[in-house]
Amino acid sequence: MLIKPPSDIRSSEITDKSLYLNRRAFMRAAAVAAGAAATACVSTDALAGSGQPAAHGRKLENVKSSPLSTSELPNTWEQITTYNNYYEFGTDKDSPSRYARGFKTTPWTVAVEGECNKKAVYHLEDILKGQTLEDRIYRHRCVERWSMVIPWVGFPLSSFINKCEPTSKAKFVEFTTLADDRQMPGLASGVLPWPYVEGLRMDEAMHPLTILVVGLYGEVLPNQDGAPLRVHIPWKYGFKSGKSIVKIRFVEKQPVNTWQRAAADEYGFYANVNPTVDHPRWSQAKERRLPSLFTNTPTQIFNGYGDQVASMYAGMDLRKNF
Ligand SMILES: Nc1nc2c(c(=O)[nH]1)N[C@H]1C(S)=C(S)[C@@H](COP(=O)(O)O)O[C@H]1N2
Ligand SMILES: [Mo]
Repeated sequence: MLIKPPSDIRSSEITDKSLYLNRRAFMRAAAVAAGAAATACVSTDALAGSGQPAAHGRKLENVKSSPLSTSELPNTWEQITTYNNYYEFGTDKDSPSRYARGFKTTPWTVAVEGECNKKAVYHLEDILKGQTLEDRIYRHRCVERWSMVIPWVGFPLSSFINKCEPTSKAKFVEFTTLADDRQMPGLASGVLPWPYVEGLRMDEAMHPLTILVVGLYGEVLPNQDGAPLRVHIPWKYGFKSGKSIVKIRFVEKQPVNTWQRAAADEYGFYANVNPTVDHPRWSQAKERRLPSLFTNTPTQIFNGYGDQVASMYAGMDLRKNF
């Protein structure tokens, strides 16, 4: 990984050839993605309901499947890319698919700041260099009660964090996502305080289930799903999963996430999926598994990942720490 200022060394000089070619394939795919986004949105409509991923020519190379995937059937490409929350591109569920088409995801940098030894601005391509990508089919539950099953492509956040060498003072990780009013029409609405900020406790961030996502159905991540880099924490409500991340900051104090800032009585820091702790305005006991119209699927504690994550919250009052 590049730890010098971006212009200093090209990664092709310091990686072996196969990794380099691998990276090239990704960058080529990403470049095509930028140009093909509009067509991709159109062509996927034709595949609605087929249950098969669309082939957009943006395939990611060398993706291995993960034993941490759920065996449930994933939602379709169409469902995953036309029913989105991404308020920077508008608040209707189909707004992101409409207004994020021309969103520019290359070049992309991520600033690493705060309590760590490797503070720098990293090129995304260097973050990905030599990084094994995995298919991770995860349950995804929004606090609004809809849910999906999504075949992400990503890698453990822990593997990036380790390279940043956090200090002993790093107790939390804060994610800041892009706020560019030239590209994001939703920013003008003032519906949330921008930029969108999220955070995780260090053990949550280091948990093997927590991933940085770069793809969907084996292809480059579509813009409306958070391209080029978003996080996903499958046992938490969807709002924890910040999209289009541009800054990762290691901090001592618990960050104030955007939804908490907007409505602290409705959205907490932890946001663990919990059928027994209601949102003040609605029950969380059931969910609507898209494309169903009915909110009749029982919600599982920690979104069904309790065996793997519950121990992190032992002794905590989950009503207070909602
Ligand atoms: N930057 C940013 N990230 C965001 C959001 C957003 O509005 N802006 N919405 C969040 C919410 S509420 C959810 S449910 C998920 C939705 O992810 P998806 O559209 O890929 O399903 O993204 C999360 N990440
Ligand atoms: Mo959400």
